[in-house]
Amino acid sequence: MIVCAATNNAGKLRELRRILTRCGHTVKSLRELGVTLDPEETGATFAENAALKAAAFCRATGLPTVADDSGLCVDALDGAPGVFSARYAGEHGNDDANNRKLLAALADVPEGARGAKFVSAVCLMLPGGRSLTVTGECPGAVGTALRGDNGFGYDPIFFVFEYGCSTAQLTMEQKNELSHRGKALRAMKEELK
Ligand code: ITT
Repeated sequence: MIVCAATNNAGKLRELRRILTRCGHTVKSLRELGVTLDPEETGATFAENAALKAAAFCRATGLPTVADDSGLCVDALDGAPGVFSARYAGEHGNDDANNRKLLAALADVPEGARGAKFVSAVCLMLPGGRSLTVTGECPGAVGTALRGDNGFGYDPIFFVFEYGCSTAQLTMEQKNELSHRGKALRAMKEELK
């Protein structure tokens, strides 16, 4: 099926495109569709925000639409930044500022207490109004410095136990295998069967 990948985040788009294409779908980005929209993310949960975004872009494009709402939940911060991950340091989408703020917030937190998880909610919205939302989680820990150049967002400071390195040090294939987004999209594939 032809699906709109409803994200303004270039890193997310690369991952969504790779996974959905592998599943046999034709992915259209917002740029390819000529759609410029920035719906307000007013939901209290990842799932609510994913549904909000999917509905807005589905209406705008008339295509089956996939939206992801995701973020990093840090144990020592009671789950913050959570749904506020993109604007943790103030300016929406300033990855470098977000990473530095998080490292500073955890400066006094010892290695064993730096647990965190990435969470992704993915919503598929169909033009008739039917929708399906699934979630995926990726457990790990926040490091003490930036490592690696791949990925985006919090990847340089998020360490996964499977590889003993940051998700910015993984290839996209490796990251998609274990990531919150990869898990959510695999759950969606199962649900759609
Ligand atoms: P769209 O809403 O347009 O999709 P966005 O970047 O605003 O783009 P979110 O509101 O879902 O998306 O914010 C997600 C935040 O969590 C953002 O700061 C990302 O950098 C971060 N994030 C999500 N998934 C990530 C991943 O796989 N690796 C690193 N950081 C991630």
